[in-house]
This record gives sequence, C-alpha cells and structure tokens, in this order.
Amino acid sequence: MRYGCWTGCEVAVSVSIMGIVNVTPDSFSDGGRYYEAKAAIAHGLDLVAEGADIIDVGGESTRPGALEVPEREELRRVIPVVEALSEAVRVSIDTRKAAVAQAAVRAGATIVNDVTGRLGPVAGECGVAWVAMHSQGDPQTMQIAPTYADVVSEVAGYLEERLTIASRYGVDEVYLDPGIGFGKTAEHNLQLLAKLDRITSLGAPVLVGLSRKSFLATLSPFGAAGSPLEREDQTLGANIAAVMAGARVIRVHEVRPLRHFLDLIKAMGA
Ligand code: HH2
Repeated sequence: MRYGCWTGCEVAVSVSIMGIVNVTPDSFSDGGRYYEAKAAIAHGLDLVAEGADIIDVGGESTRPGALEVPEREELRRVIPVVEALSEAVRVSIDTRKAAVAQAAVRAGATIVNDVTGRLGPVAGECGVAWVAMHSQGDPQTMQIAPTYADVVSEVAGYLEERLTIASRYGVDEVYLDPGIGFGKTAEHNLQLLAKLDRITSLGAPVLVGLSRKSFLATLSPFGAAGSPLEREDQTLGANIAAVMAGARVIRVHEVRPLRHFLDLIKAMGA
C-alpha cells in the first residue's frame, strides 16, 4: 500500500530499517565499540528496541583501504552474535566470504548482505535472501579514482544483471543496492540518489546504505573535518530523501530518528 506525500511523490509504507552491528575493531564510524560479542549482542538488542526490523552483523570492515580479515577470525567474531540475535530479530550477515555466509545461515541469518555482488549462488543454495550491492573495485583500491561514463546507467545495468543471476540460482527474495561510497565520488553518490528511480524501476526492492558516509561531509557545516558521528543529521536527511525516492530498506547505525520519521509518515497516511 502506498500513501501520497507532501512533495507529490509516493512513499512506500513498508520501509524496513536495517540496524548495523559491526563486530570489528576498525569500522569507519564505530570500530571497537562492539568488538566483543557481549557488547555486539547488547547493541543489536538496543537497536531492535528502537525499532530496527533487521540487524546486519558484520565482522570485516569494508571502509576504503580496509584489509581482508582471515575467514577463521571473521567466523569467530560474527557467529555467536548471529546466533544470539537471531532469537530476537531477522538477521543479515554482511560478508564477502561464501563460507562465512553459509555458517551464519546455519546460525540463524536469513539474509546474505553481499557487498561484492558475487554471492547470489550461495544465497540460492542456502535458500535465503540476497542483498546484491554494486561496487567498483574492492575496499583496498575503490576510492583511488572511481570513474564512470554514466554512473547511473552503469550501476543500474549491473544490478539488472544481478536479477538474472538471482533467478538463475533460485533466489526468491532479492534487494538491489547502488553501493553508496563503494568506488564512487561524492558526485557519483548524489547522482545515484537523485536518480534512484532508475534502480527502483528494475522491480526489486532497493536497499540504501549511506549512514555516516564521508560524502555527507561535503554537505555538512562541519566539512570533511567532522567525524562520522557528527554526520547523523545529514544521514537522517539523506535517508528521508532515499525513502521518498522509493528505497525499501535503509541501513543505519542510528535507528531511532528514522523510526520516528517512518512512524510519522505511516500516521499521516492512516
Ligand atoms: N556499507 C557498509 C557495509 N556494508 N552493505 C550494504 N548492503 N550497503 C552498504 O552501503 C554497506 C554495506 C559500510 O558501512 P559500515 O558497515 O558502517 O562500515 P565498515 O565497513 O567500516 O564496517
């Protein structure tokens, strides 16, 4: 069901909030805060209490320049957290590794959040949902010189191919993600948000993950010098724009402000 809104566009009421739990020492905005399983589980439960519909558990930072984490270490970080949080909420596993995705599904995850766009066959084989994200290059190199002739067409074309792969491997639930900040300049990110309809029109629900990302600093009074934690206002503003443009899942560090917005929109339509 859709409700009209004040801009004349339409907002899907069924927008889900994906709360982020980074079980890492080095994530770009909260590295080290939830590195211990106990802290990560408590944080995940707090995000659920604040209104998250899904918790995204990750054990490897994909910030620009990040190094790969060995598989054993990634498993050690995420599996106890996935196991515990799956009792309370839908859990997705944010990983680039097939073996970690498979183990997390055995531990209770029902979504493979795949920043490589290559784990469709794994999601299909496990019988779970797949978030297929676009990235130009890998975290080591992706922000050195991102280049596109037409970023919107190239990202939309790549995501359309993911839909073909999803149907080839029997993935019934697919989310398409433009990969904000993954091999993109600030201008590329803004163009993708401005033309999100090119991606929503592909027919699958769209996930947007822009929380605290550095391109927001270019719009901020704090400028590039501001810390990621100082980008919460810009995050909320940009996420509202993404929802208005038709995004169906929003990935955030801070759940509460977005929950307030979505509840308000729902109440306005009721
Ligand atoms: N962004 C990050 C990680 N995973 N997954 C999807 N689907 N979309 C995104 O935009 C996305 C993602 C980066 O954010 P974060 O997890 O907070 O940082 P880090 O990779 O440093 O842990």
